[in-house]
Amino acid sequence: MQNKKTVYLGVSGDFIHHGIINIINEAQKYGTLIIGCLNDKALAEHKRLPYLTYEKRKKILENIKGVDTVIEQSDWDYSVNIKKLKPDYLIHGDDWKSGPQALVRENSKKALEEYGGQLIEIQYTKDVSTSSLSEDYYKNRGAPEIRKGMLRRLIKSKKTIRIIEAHSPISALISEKMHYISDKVNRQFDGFWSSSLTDSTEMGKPDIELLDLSHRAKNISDIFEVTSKPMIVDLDTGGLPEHFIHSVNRLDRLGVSAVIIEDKTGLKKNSLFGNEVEQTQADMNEFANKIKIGKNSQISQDFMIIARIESLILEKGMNDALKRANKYVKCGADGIMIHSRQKNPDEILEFGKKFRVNFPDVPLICVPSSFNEIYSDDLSNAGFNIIIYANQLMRASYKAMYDTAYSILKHNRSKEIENKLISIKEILKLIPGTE
Ligand code: SPV
Ligand code: MG
Repeated sequence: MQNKKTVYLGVSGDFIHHGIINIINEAQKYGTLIIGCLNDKALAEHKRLPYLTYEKRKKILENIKGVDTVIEQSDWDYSVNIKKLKPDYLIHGDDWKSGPQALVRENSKKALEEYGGQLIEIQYTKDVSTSSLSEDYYKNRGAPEIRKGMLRRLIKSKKTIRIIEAHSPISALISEKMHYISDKVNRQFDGFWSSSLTDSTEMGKPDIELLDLSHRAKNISDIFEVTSKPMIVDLDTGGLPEHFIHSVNRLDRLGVSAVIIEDKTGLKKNSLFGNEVEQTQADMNEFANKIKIGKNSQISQDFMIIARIESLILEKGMNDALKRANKYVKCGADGIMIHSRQKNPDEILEFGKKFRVNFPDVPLICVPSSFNEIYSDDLSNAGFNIIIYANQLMRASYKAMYDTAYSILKHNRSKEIENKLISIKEILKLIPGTE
């Protein structure tokens, strides 16, 4: 007689290892096995984005011996699917009793109790986990196509994405691995910003479109050698349309996910100067045409060209900013970045609100460098999809180097500054491959 009881198991399916096979083998003993494959949306707020897309992961799971059905799990919380399916059993490793998954466990138990389902917890296979495997895997994988597509996948699956400036491979490595984990949240950066300001500063040069593309691309390529997260590149004005085509091609081939170009013309200066220096905003139609030309020349479908509006920076007013946003989106821009140098976020929030009336789904980006009091959740609730922390790591490293150099001269030895420095032992451990 066939066993008609049903067992539910939720997995991401990104890395199949003996721990997953162990739990599948155990689950089969209780009945028909339904796997809930967690989609990008279910995972992205809590873990790094899976390497493989949902469709690929589902296909792999469907072909594992002992798996009867694979369905989509769109929530981190299992209880949503449990209430829908009412399986006789939910099976899970016992590692979720504490930490950020403890709440999911509680909700799942409550959902099971409602109709008399049972929770089976099996001993977690200790020598392996998807997260540890994926860290190892990602160390060596940054295939351009996969990395590039991650930004669109993240935009689709996460309410708001956190991007941080990386001016060097070491700054990118630190950010790639950084986590903040509490009982409630697991925060990490989703990708990198190649900033014209910090790339220029790193070279001791002004931020006036002085570094050529070869220099910027070499730096990006060096960062890509040691990381796996997606990259958005600040391409200043994009240059002449005829040159912009080549820049788009080059960065697209490298595996960059998006470029942002700003609607300025002539000698570009850093936006945070505003009208304190001479800067000219580009003609709206000419800039829109540059976007159109760029979109027509990209190689891959995933690559994004985002238009950055400088109307608020140059005090041209909210209506001008909105008019331009409308025009740029109509000409093919994949997203809008609105910039501001005010300490107060009011104008950014007003723009977000008004922009969303006409464009509920177009990605909206901001750079909260001067209005830094606002929490990312508030920007997120105001409709911003991408938040870029554009220069903090460069500013931090400059200050640390400055203080260290000063202290060595002042004290005529290095002992006084030693406790502010990373130890030599730690720095040796930091770089993969160092023995
Ligand atoms: C950059 O990081 O280079 C930017 C953002 O363009 S800002 O410096 O604020 O203009
Ligand atoms: Mg810049």
